[in-house]
Amino acid sequence: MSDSDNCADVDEMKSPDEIFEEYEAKLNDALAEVEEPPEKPGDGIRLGLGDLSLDRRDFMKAGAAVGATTALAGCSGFGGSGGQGTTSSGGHGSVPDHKVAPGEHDEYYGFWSAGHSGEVRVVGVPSMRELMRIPVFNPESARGHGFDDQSKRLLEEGGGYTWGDSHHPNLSETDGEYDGEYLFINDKANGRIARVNLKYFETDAITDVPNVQAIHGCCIQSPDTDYVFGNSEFRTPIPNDGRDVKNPDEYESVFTAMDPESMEVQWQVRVDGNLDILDTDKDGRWAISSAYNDEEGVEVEEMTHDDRDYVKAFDVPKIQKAVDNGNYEEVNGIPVVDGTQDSKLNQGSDPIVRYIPTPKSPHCVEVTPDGKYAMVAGKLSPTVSIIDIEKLDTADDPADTIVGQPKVGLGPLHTTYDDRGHAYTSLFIDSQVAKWDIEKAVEAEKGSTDPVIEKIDVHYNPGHIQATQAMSADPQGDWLVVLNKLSKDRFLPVGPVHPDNDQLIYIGDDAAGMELVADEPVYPEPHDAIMVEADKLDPATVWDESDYEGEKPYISEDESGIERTGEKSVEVNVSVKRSEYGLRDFTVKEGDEVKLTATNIEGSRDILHGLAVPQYDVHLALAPKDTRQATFTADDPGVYWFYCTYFCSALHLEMRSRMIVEPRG
Ligand code: RUQ
Ligand code: CUA
Repeated sequence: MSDSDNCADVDEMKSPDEIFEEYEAKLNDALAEVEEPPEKPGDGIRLGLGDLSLDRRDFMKAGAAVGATTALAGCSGFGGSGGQGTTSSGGHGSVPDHKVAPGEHDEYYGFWSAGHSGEVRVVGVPSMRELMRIPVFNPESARGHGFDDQSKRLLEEGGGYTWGDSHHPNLSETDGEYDGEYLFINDKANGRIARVNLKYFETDAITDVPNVQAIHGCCIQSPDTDYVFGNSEFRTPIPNDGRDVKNPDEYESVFTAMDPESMEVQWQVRVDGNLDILDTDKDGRWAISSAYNDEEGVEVEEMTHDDRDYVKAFDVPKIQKAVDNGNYEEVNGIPVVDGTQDSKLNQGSDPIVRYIPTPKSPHCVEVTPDGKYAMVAGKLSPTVSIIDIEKLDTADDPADTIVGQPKVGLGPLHTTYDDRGHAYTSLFIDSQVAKWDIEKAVEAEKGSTDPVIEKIDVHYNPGHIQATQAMSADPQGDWLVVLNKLSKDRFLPVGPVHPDNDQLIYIGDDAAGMELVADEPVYPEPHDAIMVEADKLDPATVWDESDYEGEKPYISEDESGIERTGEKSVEVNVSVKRSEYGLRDFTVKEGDEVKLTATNIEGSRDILHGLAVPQYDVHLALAPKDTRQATFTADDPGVYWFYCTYFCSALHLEMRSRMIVEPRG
């Protein structure tokens, strides 16, 4: 494809630093033209770029500013076919009510990552009401995560860290559609991947992945969840045992494949450059990863020096074959295949990893629902590169796999899809969402703005963007959520730590355009979300005892009691029901190891109890028919009230019993 006259060529000759300097200079010029500060914060739209902030309404009033904005967004202005303004104005009647009436249910489950809060949040869409939180990498007292033996062990065996940084939630698929079984999510901070069981909305596995630092990209393999993949972002020596510490050239990052059932690492591939985000095709062949810093620098200036970085396309069956044939090195018990550019497995026409040159520091990879294309966008380039997935196999020159490169705006980060051939890309620097036509972008010249249909302002600086079921083969094309990193003036101030702002946009009416319908303040800091039709999930309303058989007992009222199991150990079994523990009190001796087992014997939905033994840092949160256990050493003689933490009945306050710790005489 020839780039004859367009601005992509011009940009490609500039360094990222130059581009940034130019953007800032233009913005400064525009700011100088605006005399009045915005009168009333909150009703305007702000541009954000570093410390600069400007009400877009005023900004657009200034003629020079309009010129500057246009220049910022592209050579030929914002408008693509039909798009003139930048903001959809409110008020067309075609938008369904996103509010869900009292007692009614949402149409979709949304699963939000929570960044350095470490959890997963369950959000109803379109109401945007937070329905539940699922603690994953974080100890969390309300659900007792980390305060009973089982979840403590999970966190301990999952690395023993007390926090995580969850970014990319993924739902398991069968035949390319969400099957409602599992959710997988990465921990960028500690290089882990966890699994949430969607029958119980509970974390049931955490794997601390060897040979990695910072697992960032994380996805399942479509269409049947044969693997869960993770990308390590930070390059280190492998193994990272003190060798080559001062020799960054020897650092590498790895691509990891895990088994979704056992949650064990199957193999890894080491590559050049930093790996970033990840998605797969829909046929179980390619896993495609964005990457930055192919310069392999360790300082920021070195990392952004070159015009190009390399997207990596992992040929999964070929890698599997290399592993089967013993073409690997074992590092910390894991088969590690050499996928660097110089590897003998990457020579010739049949490489295990394809290195595809793309403009400057691409961040996202999102595959279209039909599996035809992978969109890759570079923070430092205003374009989205369209990779034709079929060509990954056939193109002699990897550069030929890029079949389109529309210019969408400044700071493109992530792309999502509807069911009508449109892509929606978040523009971090422009604080906008660009809607564009995928096939038009393939036909258009590279760098063209023609495929852009419409842009809408968002508030402010969006990262991820997700439409309903867009990561599956069955997108819905009605609601779009934009996860804005900054909220600035959108909410009542709550001190210097601001919430993020997740915005809901209706995209179901192409003629009327995108319509912003809701702001939702969120606690730090969701990175990504995924939405699934509610009827695809079938959560339990009470525990099914057979699901924990073998792991822990079920304690009936009759089985409540205390048994001495050794000179310094006792087992205490307690049934739990409204207002009553199966034991009014129990007595142990100073220094005894107490193994406490409690079962909520109520079969009724939503009747939860807690069993808190505060002095021993124990909190068992007991859903109906669930059993939890805690083991602790009662080393201080005295009387200890244990009590129920969930308000369960008229006699909830009276729902307490005594643990008596007798001095050992
Ligand atoms: S990141 S804002 Cu998904 Cu962790 Cu892109
Ligand atoms: Cu049981 Cu409160």
